[in-house]
Amino acid sequence: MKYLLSYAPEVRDALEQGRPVVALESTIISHGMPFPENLDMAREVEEIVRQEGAVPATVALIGGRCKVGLSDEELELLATSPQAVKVSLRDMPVVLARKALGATTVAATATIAAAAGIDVFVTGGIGGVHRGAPGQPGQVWDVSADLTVLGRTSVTVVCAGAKSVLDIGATLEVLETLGVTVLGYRTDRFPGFYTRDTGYGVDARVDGPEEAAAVIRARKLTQLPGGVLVVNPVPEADALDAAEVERHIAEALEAMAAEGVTGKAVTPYLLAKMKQVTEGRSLAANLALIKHNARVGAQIAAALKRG
Ligand code: PSU
Ligand code: MN
Repeated sequence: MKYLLSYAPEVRDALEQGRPVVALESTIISHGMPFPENLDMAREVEEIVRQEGAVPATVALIGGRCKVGLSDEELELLATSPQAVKVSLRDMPVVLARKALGATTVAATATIAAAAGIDVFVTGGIGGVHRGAPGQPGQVWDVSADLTVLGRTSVTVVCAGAKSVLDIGATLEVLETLGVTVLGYRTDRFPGFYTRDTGYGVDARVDGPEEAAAVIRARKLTQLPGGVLVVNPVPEADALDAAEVERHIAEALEAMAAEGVTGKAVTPYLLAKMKQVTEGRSLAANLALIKHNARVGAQIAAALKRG
């Protein structure tokens, strides 16, 4: 992996000098939100990371390289190009070999961030176990590689939980099986992206960046493979009502089944459909939570460097 990395000069300097760096994913730009909100979001998130004293490193595959830190032109390209491929782990070799434009998921971004020596990675919500796992009606087996990567990569991922379109109970069970440390950030509840509480709890709660950093340092000392998942709920003012979200999800899942959407298209489809059925409120929540995560992630990255 190391041979494939291309650093933005600012990111390289920060890493060499031991200053805090925060990795950011690009699938959320290319496939998670419509234009122009996606481009505004990508720029604002980078700005928030800077305000907190860290250097942003948005990750993407460009010209056969894993780019760690993008120029404004590259952000714009990802936000506008219909050619951008959603890149999970299995897609990396193909997109690299073809020198195509690749927007990296949590799985791919976390893997590249760790190879680059970046400790903290901020996203909106992680992928997980989709509803309808074996034993349930529908019998699909759609488990995001995001979980696999969290189980083997030494990185801290800051997110607003897992999207409530997923099977949250099953997602938490897989995280436990993989040995991922899940920390509630100023909460005892596992958040569901659009909502602050999925009905499931977290094993441990931290109430600030220093406390999170202490756990992350301890995890590193154990030399266990795998990472820490910091779950930071969507701000109260932007959260959607849980019962309403549940109704909208049912509607979105039904439409998805009718249209026969499967595989890697599922998450982008559901995000777009949720925007439609909530009349844009899911997008507003998504924007609010990613910015909040960027602030918290940058603060944790800074606290780690102070330690
Ligand atoms: N969260 C968002 N927007 C997104 C995603 C998550 O707010 O676009 C993306 C992430 O890149 C995540 C991916 O890794 O969805 C999960 O896709 P899948 O379920 O196909 O693994
Ligand atoms: Mn999937």
